[in-house]
Amino acid sequence: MRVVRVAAAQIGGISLRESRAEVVERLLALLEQAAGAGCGLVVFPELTLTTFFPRYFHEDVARTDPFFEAAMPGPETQPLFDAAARLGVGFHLGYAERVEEEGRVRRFNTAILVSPAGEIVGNYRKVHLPGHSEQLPDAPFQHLEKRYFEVGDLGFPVWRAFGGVVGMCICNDRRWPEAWRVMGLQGVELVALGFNTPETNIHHREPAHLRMFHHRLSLQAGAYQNATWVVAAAKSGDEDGHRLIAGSAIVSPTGEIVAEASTEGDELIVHDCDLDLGADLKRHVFDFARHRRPEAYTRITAQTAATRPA
Ligand code: CDT
Repeated sequence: MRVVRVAAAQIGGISLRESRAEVVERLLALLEQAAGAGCGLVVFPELTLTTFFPRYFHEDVARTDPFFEAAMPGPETQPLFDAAARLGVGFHLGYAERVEEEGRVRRFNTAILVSPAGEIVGNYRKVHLPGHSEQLPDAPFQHLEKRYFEVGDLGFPVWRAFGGVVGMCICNDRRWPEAWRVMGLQGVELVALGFNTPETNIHHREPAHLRMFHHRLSLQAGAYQNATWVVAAAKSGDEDGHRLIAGSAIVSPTGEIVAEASTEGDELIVHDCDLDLGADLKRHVFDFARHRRPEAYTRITAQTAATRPA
């Protein structure tokens, strides 16, 4: 058995008025709580440090700069890294990343994996950006990830960390089996992911209960089909009158939900994850070497849109 005690740290809504320092205080409280419970890893949500700002339209993208981190750690996030090292607890954190690369400003929806020594061991930039890039005047709110972020350029790497093989993805990525499989093909044993899922779908009518159903379905399928643990943390509840689903969850390699948040606010859920639990599945039903047939899957990387027969 290779057991790592893991927490998903759900964060209740963050209002536009809340400062970084106030948010970091909330995160530190959960990190302390997790350390007290003996956890080795804490998973925080997507875009943890601010409200879900892609719901607000700005003609000039630079107006969103206050929501971005220009450095990680920066002056306001350094206390998280200091606490991790002091407590011996690693963490996964989603945030808006603003970097100068290739001689220009680039913006990504990013997550990092930080070791119990307080050092960054992995970076991931969200690949599947949902929403739209232009203002939708009739929508109840916006979802402008395609306007404010570039598509992540790092693929879906995994890292040797926490005694196993750890991967990351972010929110909408969980709906795409390709993301899971790319990590599965690197032997992933635990996937950390954060999400901000609005309760209302602005694109077409969808009953509220389906939002939670599709969230769980995606986590459970991704976990089982790749024999991996999944630790998913929500930013949830009310944000300035806009609602996000909760449902932070830990899913075992069998696809079963073993822990789930019961509130919409700041809440820690904890589970002892045995990283060997997926080994039988990886040796038999999902022995990729014996059973996968990539020659039959060429369409997966050859095309995006579906093409129907004539
Ligand atoms: N943040 C994020 O990626 N949210 C999306 C909303 C998409 S609406 C189907 C999500 O997949 O939850």
